[in-house]
This record gives sequence, C-alpha cells and structure tokens, in this order.
Amino acid sequence: MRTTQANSLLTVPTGLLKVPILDSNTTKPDSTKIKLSLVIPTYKESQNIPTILEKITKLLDTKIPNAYELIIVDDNSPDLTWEVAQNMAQEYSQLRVMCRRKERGLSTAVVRGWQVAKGEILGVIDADLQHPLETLLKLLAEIEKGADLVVASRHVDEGGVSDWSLVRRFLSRGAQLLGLVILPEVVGRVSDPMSGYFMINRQAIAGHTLSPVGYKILIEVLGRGNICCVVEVGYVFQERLGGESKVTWKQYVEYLQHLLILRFTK
Ligand SMILES: Nc1nc2c(ncn2[C@@H]2O[C@H](COP(=O)(O)OP(=O)(O)OP(=O)(O)O)[C@@H](O)[C@H]2O)c(=O)[nH]1
Ligand SMILES: [Mg+2]
Repeated sequence: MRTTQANSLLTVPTGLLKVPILDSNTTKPDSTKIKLSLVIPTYKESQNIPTILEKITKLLDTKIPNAYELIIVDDNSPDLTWEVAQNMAQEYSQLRVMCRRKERGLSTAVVRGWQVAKGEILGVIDADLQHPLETLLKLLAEIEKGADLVVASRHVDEGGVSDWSLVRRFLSRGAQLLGLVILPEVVGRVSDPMSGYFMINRQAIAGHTLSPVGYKILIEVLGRGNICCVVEVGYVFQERLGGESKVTWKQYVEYLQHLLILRFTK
C-alpha cells in the first residue's frame, strides 16, 4: 500500500515505560482497525531501511492489508536513519517514525514504540534483515490462534544460526545458562530467551510498568507481563547484509544487570 501523503515524526512518550490499555471508546470501525503494530528499533541502519520496508510491506499487504503499522524507533543515529525512514513515510502510509534524542537503548526503544502503537498485537523485529520476514506470518498465525506471546526461536525445530563463530555460540549459550541460574522461572519459559523477534498480545503487558536494561526486551515482558500461553516458532538467524552490529561487551554487562534487577524487584 503506497500513498504520497507525508507523516510527521512521532512524539516520544515520556515518563514510565507503560503500554496503555486501548480505549474501546475510541476504537475505530473494523475496516480501519490496526491489528498489528510492529516496532523496528534502529541505530545506524540507514542502509537497511529501504529493503526492509519494501519486503515487510509486500509480505504484510498479502495477509493484513491496511491492518498493520510499522513503527521505526531510532535513537538519533548519526547516519540519519530516522530521516531516511521519514522520507520513506511519504511512500508507505503505514509507516510511522520516532526519533529519540534523550533516551538510548534497544529495549526502551521498543517499549516507547509500543506506547504509541494502535494495534492489539505488538511485535518487534530487527532492521538488519537477520530475522527472516516469512516468520512474521507464522508469529501472527499463532497469536491469532490465542497465544499471549509467540517467540521466534533459534533453538526449536527449524531454528538455528547461520554462521556464528564458536565464541558467539558459547557467549549466547553462556548468557542463557546464567539467566537460568539467576532467574529460572522467567528465562526457563522459552528455549530462546535472547530472541529479539516476537509478538505479544497487548493485554499481556498493558498497564505493567516495564524497566528493561540493554538489549533483552523479551526477558522483561516475560518477567513483568501477565503471560499464560507461550508458543515458539523456529527460525534461522541470518547474517547481516548491511550496516554493522552494535553488540559489544556492554550488552553482556547490561544483561547481567537486567537479570539481577528482575530477580530482586519482581
Ligand atoms: N533504537 C535503538 N535501536 C538499536 C540500538 N541498538 C541496536 N538497535 C537495533 O536493534 C536491532 C538489533 O541490533 P544488532 O546490533 O543487529 O544486534 P544483533 O542482531 O543481536 O547482533 P548482530 O548479529 O551482531 O547484528 C537492530 O535493528 C539495531 O539497529 C539502540 O541503542 N537503540
Ligand atoms: Mg543484528
């Protein structure tokens, strides 16, 4: 779906990281209702924006035309990712863009995006095309069947990582084991707690104050949400094609911090 209408940048929500309950009084007729709000957090992803937008809209237009929105939440990237995206909002009417100048970090970016979302189904996907787009339809199907949370997982049937070094595999599994020791009832609920690719029913987190640290937003929603039915769908994590990874040792420190905060404040 393409139009020539330009949108303005979204206002960044302030205050608590709390996803609102949708007001049924302002609910629109079914024909104009947004079902899925998919947040795409970005930092220095200008190279990937045109491709991901083209591919995602092509895919979702086949299944839920006019019933989804894409929300790019950029942290004032020096490569002007937000501006590249905003210029494309003239072509893609379902795209809305937020540029944060005061806050930073992947997880809080996702929640800020969900705070302005209109859909009952909230999702997140990376901008760098490492998350295969076809999996989106499988995630959507599971939520529509009644799951509260559906996680794209690298560690179930049909899941995997394409070309990770031994070191990265070791660090990823080590982080998961650490999580199982510190917070077994949260981290143990899914095979891939590190996944940044999932959909959740708004009702499972609406009204709960979230306070994620760092990268692992899934752990936060599992820890603080009201989630009964969890489903996992396998996917193979692809290699990055453009742009560069932002993962450094800092994310591992923040992950440990996040686990400890959840352990002692939940
Ligand atoms: N808004 C925002 N987005 C971020 C931030 N850090 C990373 N991202 C985005 O979050 C997604 C995942 O980040 P990546 O650096 O690709 O992390 P990864 O996929 O786990 O690691 P690689 O395999 O090394 O790419 C990408 O879309 C990034 O642009 C941040 O601080 N703020
Ligand atoms: Mg990546």
